[in-house]
Amino acid sequence: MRLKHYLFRIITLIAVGMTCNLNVSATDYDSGLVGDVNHDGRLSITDISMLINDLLTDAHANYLSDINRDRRLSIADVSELIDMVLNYPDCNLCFTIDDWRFTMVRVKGGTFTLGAAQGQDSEAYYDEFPAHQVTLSDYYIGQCEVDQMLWYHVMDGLPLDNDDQECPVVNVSWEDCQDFINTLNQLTGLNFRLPTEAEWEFAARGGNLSQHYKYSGSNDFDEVAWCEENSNDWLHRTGEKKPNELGIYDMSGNAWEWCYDWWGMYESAAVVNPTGPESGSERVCRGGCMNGHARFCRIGYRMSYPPFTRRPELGFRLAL
Ligand SMILES: [Ca+2]
Ligand SMILES: [Ca+2]
Ligand SMILES: [Ca+2]
Repeated sequence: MRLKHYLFRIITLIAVGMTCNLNVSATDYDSGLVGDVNHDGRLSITDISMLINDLLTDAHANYLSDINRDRRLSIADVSELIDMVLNYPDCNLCFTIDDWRFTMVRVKGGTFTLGAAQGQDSEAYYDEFPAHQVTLSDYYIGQCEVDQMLWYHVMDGLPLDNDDQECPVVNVSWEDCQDFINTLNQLTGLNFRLPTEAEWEFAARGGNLSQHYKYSGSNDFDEVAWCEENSNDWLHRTGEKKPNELGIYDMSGNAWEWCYDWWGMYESAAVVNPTGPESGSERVCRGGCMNGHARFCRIGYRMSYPPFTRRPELGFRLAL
């Protein structure tokens, strides 16, 4: 019934063709979840109601309300927000930081075999054994690697040797990533973090939609991954290659990606939401990179570095 009520309001709005221009200066930009008009960290019917009210009264509106990013508040924003709310929590979440957007992809939890299992077993290295069963709860993971623009807007500057703003940020240590994440969490009030190694691999495999590819989204590295064989050793802008089964880009290739876990050998017991060994000397990295061989882009391949390491091909992606 409530939905009917909102639809009636929308039809009314269409009838009057109501649109407000958003005169938002650079300093008025908000940071947070797009569509979260009431700033409570989630999308709900209340946000739709407030958005309609803003539109009807020409009241305060901000960039979180401008769902389709055309700098106007209109019926199109209301319609898109209703779509998002009706699909919530199965939809992706779109965030804005100073008008720069990034998307977190919903990964429905499930049980899978991690390591030297289907699609990975024929070329697996010693540290991908034993394959073992992992069960994960629902989570979100970055649709793309964190790019330089996002780093710039959160941290008010870039690390050295980052010069193409839509390329993944690199030369960031695991510890630098924690600083970035802490700042991002202060801006948004949410709990972003690095993905665990198991979350990274489940997402790279395509989650519950997995086609058991060798690389993330294909058996042909050239379709999905920037690596030594096709990149001229350059980083590329995020999201240029084909996405995987979940719509996630560059999990194979482009920049290596820090994961949360300390590196350690796998154990054979089934585990639930594993977070890796309790201590160690190196943190896990996954996915291969633009100046490494395609074989390092295989989903199961594991790499690690001490957490203070900065390298020109090593970046990260967010989890939530
Ligand atoms: Ca809300
Ligand atoms: Ca709009
Ligand atoms: Ca990558």
